[in-house]
Amino acid sequence: MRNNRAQDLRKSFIDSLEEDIRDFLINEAELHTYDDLTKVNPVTPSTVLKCLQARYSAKVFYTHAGCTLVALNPFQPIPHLYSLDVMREYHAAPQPQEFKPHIFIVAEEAYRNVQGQVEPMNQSLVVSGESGAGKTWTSRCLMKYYATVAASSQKCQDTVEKIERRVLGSNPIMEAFGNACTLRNSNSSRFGKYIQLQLNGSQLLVGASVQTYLLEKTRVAFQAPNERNFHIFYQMMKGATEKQRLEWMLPLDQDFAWLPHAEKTLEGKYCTSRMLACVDYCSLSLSSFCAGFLQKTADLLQVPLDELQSCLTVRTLHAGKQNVLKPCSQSECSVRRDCLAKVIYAQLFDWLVTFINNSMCADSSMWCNFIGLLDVYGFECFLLNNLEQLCINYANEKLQQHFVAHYLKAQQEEYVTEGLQWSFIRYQDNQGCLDLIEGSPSSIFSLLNEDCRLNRASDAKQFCVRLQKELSHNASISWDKFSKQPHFTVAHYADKVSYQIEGMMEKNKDPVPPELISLLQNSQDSLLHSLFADGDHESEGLRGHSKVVTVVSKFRNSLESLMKILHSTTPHYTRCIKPNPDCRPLTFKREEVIAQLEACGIVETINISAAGFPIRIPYGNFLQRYGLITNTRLTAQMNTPLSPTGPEMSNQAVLGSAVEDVLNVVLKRRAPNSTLSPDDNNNMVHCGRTKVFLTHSL
Ligand code: AOV
Ligand code: MG
Repeated sequence: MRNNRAQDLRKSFIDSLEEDIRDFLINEAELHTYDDLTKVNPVTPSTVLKCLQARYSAKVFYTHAGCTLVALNPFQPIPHLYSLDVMREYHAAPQPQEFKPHIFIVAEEAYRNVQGQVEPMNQSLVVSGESGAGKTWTSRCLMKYYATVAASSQKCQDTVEKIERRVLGSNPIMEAFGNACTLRNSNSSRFGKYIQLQLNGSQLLVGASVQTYLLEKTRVAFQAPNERNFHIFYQMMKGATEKQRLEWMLPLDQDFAWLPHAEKTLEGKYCTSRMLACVDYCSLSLSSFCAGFLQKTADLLQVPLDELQSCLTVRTLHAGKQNVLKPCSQSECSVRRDCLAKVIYAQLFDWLVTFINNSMCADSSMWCNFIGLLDVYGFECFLLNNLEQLCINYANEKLQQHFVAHYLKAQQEEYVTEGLQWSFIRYQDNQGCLDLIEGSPSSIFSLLNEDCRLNRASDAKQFCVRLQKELSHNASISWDKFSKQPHFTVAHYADKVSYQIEGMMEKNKDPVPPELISLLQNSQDSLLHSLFADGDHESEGLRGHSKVVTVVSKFRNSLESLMKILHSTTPHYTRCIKPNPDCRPLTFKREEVIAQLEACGIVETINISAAGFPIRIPYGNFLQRYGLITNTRLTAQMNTPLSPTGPEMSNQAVLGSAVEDVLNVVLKRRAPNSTLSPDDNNNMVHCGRTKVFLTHSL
C-alpha cells in the first residue's frame, strides 16, 4: 500500500516536475517573507514584482536584491522605523544582516567595512531611483545614522557634536537653494551631490565635504507649467522681516513672474536661522529684477543704472580692432536678462557649497577614511527632453555601468565558490550607448562641442544631418521618421528617450555676454564682486573660442572624477522605487514599479542572473523534495551542515551523487539518450559544490 502510494507520487512528480519546481519555489502565501529578491526562485520580473507587492502590503519597505537594497517609498511617516533605538540596535548587532532588511544594514555594513579586515577601505553609498522615489530622504537618513553612531564616543563629544550638527544642518540649506517643486516631487533635487563623511582612526565623524553636479539653473528664469522656482525664493518672500523686506525691496503684494505657485506652502520647515544668513546674500535680488524694475535691480546689484541698462540692451561686436555697438532685439534682451539671473544664481550656489565645505571639512590630518553618499537625479524622460535630460541620463548610464560591473563581480564570485565556470554568462553592457554619447572620435558630445568650438550658426536641422552622417552606425541612436522636429532618440539602458535638438547647442555653449561679467565684477557689493572677481568665467569675448569649456565637457569631467572616486571605494547600492506616480501613501501600482525595476537596473540584474542559473537549490532541500524520484531518502547524517572543506566533504559527495541520480532520471525521461554532464556549459543543469543550479528551461 505504502509502496503504491510512493510509486504514484513518484510518477506525478516526474510528470509535473517543471511546474512543480516553480510551485515549490514560489509559494505565494509566503512571498512577503523573502528578504532577498534573488532568492525568489525562479527570479523573473513577475515573481520579483509579486514579492515586492506582497511586502509592501505587509508594510515591509526594504528588500535585498543580492548586493543591492530595494527601498519602496511608503509616502507616509513610518513611526519607529528610523528611531534612535532602531539605529542603535542595528549598530550593536553582531550580525546586522540577519535583521530585517533596512537602510541601516547598508549603513552599518559600510561603517564596518571602512575599518577593513586587511586594510581600511573607503566606502560609497550610491542611492538611485526616479524623481520622488526617496533618494534624498534616504541620504538624509544615512547621514543621521552616521551622525548618531559615529558620535557615540564620549571622548570627542564636543567636536563631534558640533560637526554632526553642521553636517546635518547643511542639508536644509542646500535643499533650499537646490531643490524645487516639480510635477513629480514637491521637493525635487535639481542638482547632484556626493558627500564624503570623514572618519578618524577611531571611526568618529570629524568632518565632511560635499561635491555638487550640474545645477539646473535654467529653472531660475523658466519653470515648466505647474512647477516652481527654487524653494529659497518663496522662503524669502514668506520669512523676511519688515526690515529685510525694505532692504531687499520685496513688496508684500507683488506677484513675480518667476515665482509661480507661491500659494503652495511646502517648506516652512527649511527656514532655519542658519539659512537666513545666506539669504542675506540673495539680496542681490533676482526677484525684483524679473519684475522689470531696472532701478531697483541696479540698486540691489550695486551697479550703475546706465551700465546695467546698456549691458542688457546693447551688444558689443569686435570688428578687427574696433568695437561696434549693436542694439539688441527684444528677445535678445530677454536672453541677456535671463542669463544675468542664471549666472548670479549659479555662482551663488557654488559659493554656498564652498562656504559649507569650509565650515565642515576637517583638516586632512584629522581624518583617514570616508564614507561617500551619492544622491543624484534619477533617469528622466519627459514629453520634451533637451540637454539637461541628456546630461542627467548620461550620468545614470555611467552609474549603471559601474553597477553592472560590480554586480557581475559578485555573481562571478558565487559561481567560482561553487566550482562553476563563468565564461558562459553573456550580458548586455551599456558601453555602446556611452560611446554614442561621450566617445571619441565621434559622439553626440564631440559633435556638440565641435559646433561650439567652430562657433557655427546653430541650426538644428544641420546638426541633425551631421549626427546622422557621423553616428548612424551606432545601434543606440535612431530617428523617428514621423517626427517633424529635428531630434535624435537614444536607447538608454532604462528606456528610449527622444531629445529635441532645438536649443541644445546654445545650452551647451551657455554663453555669458562679456559685458555682463564685467558689470558684475565692478559691483560695489562685496560678495557679488568676489563671485566674479577671479575671472574664470567663460564668456564669448574674454577667451579664444577654442578654450571655451562647454557644459557637456565640464559635466563629463566632473563625472569622470566622480567615477574615479567610486572605483576607488567599495560601493553599496540602494535602489529607491516610487510605488505610484501621485505620491499617494501605501499605494502600489504594478506597471509603475516594474518600469522602475527596469529603469534602475534591477531587471537587468535579474537578466544577468537569468543568463546563468536563476534557480539554485541546496542539495539537501532538493533531495528532501525530489528524492522520491529515485527512492532516496534524506538522512539526518546526510543533511549535516556543509562546508566546502573538512570532513563534511564526503557528505556532500554523497548528496551530490544522489542529486545527480535524480536529475538523470528526469533528463532521461525528457530525452532518452542524454545523461547529466556537469562540465558541459550548455547544459541546463549544473551541480555545484553545495547547490543544484538550474536554468529556467528545465
Ligand atoms: P528623490 O530625491 O528621489 O527625488 P525624495 O527623497 O525627495 O525623492 O522623496 C520624495 C518624498 O517621499 C519625500 O519628501 C517624503 O515625503 C517621501 N519619502 C521618501 N522616502 C520615505 C520614507 N522612507 N518614509 C516616509 N516618506 C518617505 V528627485 O530629488 O525629485 O529625483 O530630483
Ligand atoms: Mg532628491
